[in-house]
Amino acid sequence: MKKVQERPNWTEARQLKGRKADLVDHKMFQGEFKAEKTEFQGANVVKLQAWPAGEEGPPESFAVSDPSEFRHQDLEDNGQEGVDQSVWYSWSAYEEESMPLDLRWSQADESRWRFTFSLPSDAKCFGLGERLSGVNLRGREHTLFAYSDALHIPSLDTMYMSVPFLVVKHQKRYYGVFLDSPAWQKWNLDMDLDETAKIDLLSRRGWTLFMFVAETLPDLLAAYTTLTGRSNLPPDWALGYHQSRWSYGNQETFLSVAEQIRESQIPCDCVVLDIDYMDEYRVFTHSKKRFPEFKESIDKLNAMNLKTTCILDPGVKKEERFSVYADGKKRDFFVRRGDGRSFIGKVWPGASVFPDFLRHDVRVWWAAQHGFFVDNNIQGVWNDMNEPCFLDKPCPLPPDSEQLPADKNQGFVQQAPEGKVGHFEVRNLYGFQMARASFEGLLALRPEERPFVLTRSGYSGVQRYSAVWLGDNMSWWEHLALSVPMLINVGLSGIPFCGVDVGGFGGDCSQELLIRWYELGIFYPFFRNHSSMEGAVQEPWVFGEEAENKIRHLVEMRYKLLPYLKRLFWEHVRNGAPILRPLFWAYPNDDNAYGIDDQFLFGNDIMVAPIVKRGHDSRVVYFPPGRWIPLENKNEIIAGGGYKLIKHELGKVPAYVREGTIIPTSSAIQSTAEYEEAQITFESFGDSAIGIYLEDDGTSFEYENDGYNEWLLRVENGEFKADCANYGYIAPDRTYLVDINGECSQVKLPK
Ligand code: MIG
Repeated sequence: MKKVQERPNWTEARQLKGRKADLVDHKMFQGEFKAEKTEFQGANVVKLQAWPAGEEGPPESFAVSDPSEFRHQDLEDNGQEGVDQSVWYSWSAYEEESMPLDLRWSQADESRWRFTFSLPSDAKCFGLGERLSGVNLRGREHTLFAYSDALHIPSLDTMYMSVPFLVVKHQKRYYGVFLDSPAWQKWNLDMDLDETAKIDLLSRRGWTLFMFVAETLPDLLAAYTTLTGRSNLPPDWALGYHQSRWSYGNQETFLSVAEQIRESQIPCDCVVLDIDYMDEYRVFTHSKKRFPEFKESIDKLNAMNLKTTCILDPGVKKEERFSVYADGKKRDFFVRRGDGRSFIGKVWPGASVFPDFLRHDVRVWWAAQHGFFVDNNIQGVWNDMNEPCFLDKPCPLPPDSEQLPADKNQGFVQQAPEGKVGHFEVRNLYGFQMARASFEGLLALRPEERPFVLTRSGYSGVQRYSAVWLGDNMSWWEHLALSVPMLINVGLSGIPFCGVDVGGFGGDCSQELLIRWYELGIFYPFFRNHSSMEGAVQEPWVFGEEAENKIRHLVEMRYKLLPYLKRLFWEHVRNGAPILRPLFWAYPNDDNAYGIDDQFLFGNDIMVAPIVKRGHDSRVVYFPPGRWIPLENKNEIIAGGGYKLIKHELGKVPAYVREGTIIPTSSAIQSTAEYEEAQITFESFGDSAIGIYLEDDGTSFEYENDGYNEWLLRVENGEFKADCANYGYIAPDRTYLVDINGECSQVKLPK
């Protein structure tokens, strides 16, 4: 570990030291600088690092995955080269060659760094994590500084998550700009219409900037996720449908929702407990008043094949008799203000203190508290308010900031590996490290099971630990529409497991909106209906039988597609691909594909074109070249390569399959617990088609040790063939069928 260094005195601008790295016009910089270059996963990658004089190097990165710590990605096994094997070689060429996109950097001020790169007018920008924006992020500023603002209106800038990875598509190339610093960043993506992007970074620590150049978007994502890690395969149940509300606040409600779910026969895997399950909002407790038989209730749900996910906030109620507080205080695990006094923020439990998740010992301690969940047979953990968000404090650093306050004036200080730093220097890591503690806790306590963690805040690499949802949307048509580009950009930021609240969180959801939301929501990688107590209820059955029937049909389609969805997560594990993809992922040379914000690919074989406007029952759909077959109507073939007006009645599945594809589907099940026994049908869309079918136990990590089965499927002139690519999982006897033009027959899969 590096020693705590006294901060150099920056205020006095010095002359350039003659280093070639200083070829840019920064007069301020007096630290150290390194440029290196390498190649992996088909991408050329340049790494620039700068750090203050006197330090030994740039700050330790938490985003860049350490292969020894990260067990869920065995790159060698996949025959892929990992970043740990690649060698960075020092890049003196930086002195002569210019950087990709002509990137330059300078130290603009004592605490401000400025990066610029060119954005030719035909370049497009994507990624950057959670942005309230259409797919192309150009033409506005994007501040990355984790913040909770529940009013998601177009002027909203700072959001819960901060992922400083931008994808730039220019001509035939895909560039990735990853500024690995968890401090405040503002990306101006050609707001000034001068074909230039400018990033301001407010930090007194150093930084690492990676610049990727790839020939294809999949290559770029493969490289970025090799660096920052990938999600493991989620447990099957987490891919099912989750039913939530703020709150199912007592045992009776909780149980009756579960019963209602099973009665309605709407497939479901999980019921969620929001903050009111706790004893006066004390973390790792439950209310004995409202949940007198807490564990028994959860077990009742388990017996109905319903898992429980519980919310967990970072704030610990400041109260001497509360053991988590007393213990954490004794160990000095809570953050302190610059003057050394305890930092106190107001959240649901009232005055609260906050663990310093940057510290390994604090994370281990917090992880151990997850015994509360495991002992109560609670399966999932949902991290909220972890920007962190306080009810009594405004945004700590406004978007027009030009200076970073002194370390002691950043709310509180945290313990970085190199020593104490102001909170703002590392703020974007707070939620990331909390989610990590939840993941590592569940993994340590239930090592045989894939954990499920959901988080609101996060940073690059959060995909290693958690799924994300995009916070407090509203029951607005605008937010239904926005979910598509927002989730596309989250996926292009390396985070595959994502969703928004189906039905909208705030406000009252109408019947029409709810049904339309399910039409789209069944394709969210993370699929949950959640709403605020301030709005009307929006469970699938609240609008009567007709609406319920429609929603049941839609959720059934989600479960039917489970084998295909599982395959998509396999793709992510293998190459970092998102689940929900923009059209240009698969059609990079089709210019039309870049202008589409209201359609997406669910894997490369299914295209979704939802209705996102009130009162509309038809829409124009762009069909990329090829031929397309409605998922629910194999008799219709739509010629691609153009726009078509499509009639779309309420309650229909808005999806089209690429001709020539085999989609593996499951027979009807009420939860993924029944999946092992389900019949699998290989549905051929077209007379000749290909597909992949994968099997694993859906719960353990055995798939990392070859414990999975994989078949390459083919239908040729009406004949079915399967080649076994891997056989390492002994599946229970199940029936396989092939469906060619509506004719079903049983098939055997070779081992
Ligand atoms: O201040 O736990 O985004 O999903 O229901 C609100 C209550 C705190 C915000 C989350 C929302 C959750 C709510 N939380």
